[in-house]
Amino acid sequence: MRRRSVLTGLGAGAALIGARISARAASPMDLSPLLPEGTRAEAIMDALPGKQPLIKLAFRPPNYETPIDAFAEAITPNDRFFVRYHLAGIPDIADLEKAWSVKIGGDAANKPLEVSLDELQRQFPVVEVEAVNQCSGCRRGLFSPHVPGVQWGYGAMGSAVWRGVRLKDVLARAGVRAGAVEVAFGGADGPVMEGTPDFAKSLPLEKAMDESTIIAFAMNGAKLPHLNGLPIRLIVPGWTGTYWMKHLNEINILSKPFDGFWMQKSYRIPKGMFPVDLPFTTQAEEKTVPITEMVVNSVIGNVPDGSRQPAAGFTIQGVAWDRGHGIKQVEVSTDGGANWKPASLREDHGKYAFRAWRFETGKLQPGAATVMARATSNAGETQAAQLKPNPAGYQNNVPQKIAITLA
Ligand SMILES: Nc1nc2c(c(=O)[nH]1)N[C@H]1C(S)=C(S)[C@@H](COP(=O)(O)O)O[C@H]1N2
Ligand SMILES: [Mo]
Repeated sequence: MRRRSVLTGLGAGAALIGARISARAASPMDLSPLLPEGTRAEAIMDALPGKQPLIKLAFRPPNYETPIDAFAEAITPNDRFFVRYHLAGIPDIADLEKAWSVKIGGDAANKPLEVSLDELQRQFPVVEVEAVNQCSGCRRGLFSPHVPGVQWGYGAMGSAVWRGVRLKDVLARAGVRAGAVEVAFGGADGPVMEGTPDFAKSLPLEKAMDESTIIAFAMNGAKLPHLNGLPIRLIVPGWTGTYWMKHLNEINILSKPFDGFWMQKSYRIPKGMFPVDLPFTTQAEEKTVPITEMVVNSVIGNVPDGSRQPAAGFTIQGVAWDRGHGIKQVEVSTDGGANWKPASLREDHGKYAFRAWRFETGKLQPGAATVMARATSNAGETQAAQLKPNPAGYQNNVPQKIAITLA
């Protein structure tokens, strides 16, 4: 959309060449055995500038996932937070830190205006929300049969405390006309090749006006990392990461459904397959709807697949999350799903955040064992026992099966 003048930062790769010296092969324990062979063979641990080593799945555009051990705690550190881009033209830090502004317009805005970063931070009430950013395709690589797309394992997600201003307060300044149905968003990154559609997304007006939907300028008490949206990004709690526009510089209030490629041709799921509270009716078609709300899910963070654990007993730790009802219960099985026992839920960080949990196994039989976890939300939804196949490989919430040896 509104391109910055310099789009060579990561596109040219210059800043990254030095960083790649630190690359090492990902240990088999970082990679689920369910991933395609090719993905397992090629994935390496690689530190992008300002980041700890993450699992590199693609470099141009950068798609890097968080190693699973980060998910033993409720907050994902900024320097371990995953990175996902559709397009390789990413402005560099210097360019993003120049005077920034976001344009607010569209045919259903009363008075289009431009708000600078400084005005955003000073003229609107500042709020915080702790929320999970999960890519729609998180765990796509574990689909069987495999489906095309970035072969993400468990780590295309993270949870953070986001600080910013409410989108609805900013929209109010532009004046939302009666008849507005959607709000569309653009960021400063863009395609490097002619003909590639620019990345732009829209929300139904009701979600855009939600108290919890914010324009964030800080993450876990620090400014946004370069590759997580510097200087501002959209936070859409409960909804998958695709709507969380990074390097936000354009907002359009619309009287008609937004017709961009990334709404109408991609990020769609079979209608009725997954539960939603707020249907995206203006983008619904006969058979498909946009992916919106996440599904209830959990992950075990501290028990690597293939690891040895003490038969005398050990602690299993992980996180659980859902689409904004909050987590009611997490159960753990150490016998491949035959028996389940409740885990203890740790501190509640809010209904959109990771809910950390822990489970003491007690004494177990030596030998092979399979560890699993399963979360249930306050809406009564539980992780799927079987994968719900869909062409883009979204919403995989089948419980992990972690094979361990007890000794
Ligand atoms: N500007 C911009 N914003 C974007 C994207 C992008 O490609 N460009 N990708 C979206 C997708 S699909 C996801 S999953 C999240 C990933 O956020 P992260 O890179 O901060 O982890 O950003 C979203 N916002
Ligand atoms: Mo995504």
